[in-house]
Amino acid sequence: MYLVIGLGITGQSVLRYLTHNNEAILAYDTREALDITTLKQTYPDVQFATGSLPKSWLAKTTLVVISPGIDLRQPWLQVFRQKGIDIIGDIELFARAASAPIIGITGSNGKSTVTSLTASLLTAGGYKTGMGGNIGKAALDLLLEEQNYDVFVLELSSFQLDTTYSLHTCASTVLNICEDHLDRYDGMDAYIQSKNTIYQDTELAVMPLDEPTPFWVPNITPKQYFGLQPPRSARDWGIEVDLDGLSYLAQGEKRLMPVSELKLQAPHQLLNALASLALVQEFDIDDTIVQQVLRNFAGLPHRTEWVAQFNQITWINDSKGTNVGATLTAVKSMGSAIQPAKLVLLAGGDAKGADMAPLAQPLAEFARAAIVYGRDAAQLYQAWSAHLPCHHVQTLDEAVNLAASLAQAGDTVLLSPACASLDQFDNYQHRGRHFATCVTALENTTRG
Ligand code: UMA
Ligand code: ADP
Repeated sequence: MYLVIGLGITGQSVLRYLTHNNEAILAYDTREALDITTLKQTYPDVQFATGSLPKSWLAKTTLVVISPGIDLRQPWLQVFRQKGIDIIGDIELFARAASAPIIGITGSNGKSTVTSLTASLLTAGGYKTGMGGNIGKAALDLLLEEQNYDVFVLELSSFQLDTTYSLHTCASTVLNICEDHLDRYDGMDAYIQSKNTIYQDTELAVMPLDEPTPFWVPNITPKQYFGLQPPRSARDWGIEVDLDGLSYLAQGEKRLMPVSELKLQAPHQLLNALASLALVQEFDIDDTIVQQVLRNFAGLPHRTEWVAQFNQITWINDSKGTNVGATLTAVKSMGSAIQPAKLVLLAGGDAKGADMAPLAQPLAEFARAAIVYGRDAAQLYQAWSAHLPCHHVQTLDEAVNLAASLAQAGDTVLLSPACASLDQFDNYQHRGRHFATCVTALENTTRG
């Protein structure tokens, strides 16, 4: 009998999938207050529990399918291991059943962007493409759709990789690594190791050239690198600069298109484009189609997204900047683009155990001030206040209002929290939408 642990997006997709396959199911969520009335009605044959796990279920369980939000180190999970009961995740179930090739994408930042760009390239090239995983659509739901997909593109978090053992991919990448989720791992090595498992069984390992390398799994062939410098070999992807100083996306000596034709041209955005190109290169897609997709790709919402401009101040929503690396990227790319004007950074929330110090110097260079809010605001304040003016408020609403009075003509107010949102919001989308609502209200007051 399957024991499904966690009843969020993942758990519910597991219920759909296992029910479809006529499996017997026990379903449990640690959250006492979770409302499962609708789930009970939808799945009358499934036994449900919340809060504490019924003791009698242990004897009935043969396989545990756990959600990524649950820390695998929790002591109550030990009892399953002691009894020899495997603990797997939804991606393991997916890997066992999927019959089309899978492209796997992980990394600390850029996963969703690369996942959706990769899927767009394949779709434009005529491949029926199923996109899912950490990006929001549970992978197992793709298997229940009517469509027969030619290829799957999966965004995979380290949490998902931790419970996946049989994943074979036609191409995989770890885009980059920075400190993240240290509240869930016993140090950086464990987090890096988790990401690395995506390379364990792949036909093509797509790797970043500029990342510190000691953690990469050795001896994977073929390897394919991407980076911002001219490609080192005929297979690698990079940026080639011609004698007139014009930059091109290139593989080896072959130039695909001028960088100036892309909508998104910041260095991290070029890296994301190059990684996507490397991931799809074994698929048959015309260069003209690839060029068209790249010309039109405008990025995803909540990633350095333009919100408003009034009183000569621009407001940018980077709510998906949920770790130090992402915010570092946003601060450097937005900050250098508006010089000599400055940023006012809004940051805060759940810091997930990360060290905020690496942001202090770039903020001193590019920001007029930082406004910190939310659960770990004091930690951010501590890390940054010696380097630039720093203001501690309680909520994002207060931060927006204060930013309006601190910003000067030409400045950009950037929400890039470097933290998870869950202390004050449902998720990063909720936080980003709330920011936009506050900014619009401010604009209306200013104009009215
Ligand atoms: N939770 C409990 N008890 C439970 C089950 C969950 O307390 O029994 C809590 C978790 O600790 C967490 C929250 O509930 O705070 C959600 O956890 P979940 O495992 O139920 O999450 P799902 O709703 O299934 O969504 C998950 C991913 N969420 C996480 O990994 C936390 C979603 O990624 C993903 O889109 C979805 O599966 C489909 O694959 C979101 C995310 O924040 C975007 N991912 C992290 C990130 O990108 O940094 C890894
Ligand atoms: P993820 O799914 O890994 O969180 P996203 O594509 O959603 O990645 O982007 C999240 C944030 O990370 C963006 O808001 C942007 O500021 C930053 N980012 C995007 N791509 C990169 C990259 N290649 N390197 C560093 N930071 C990036």
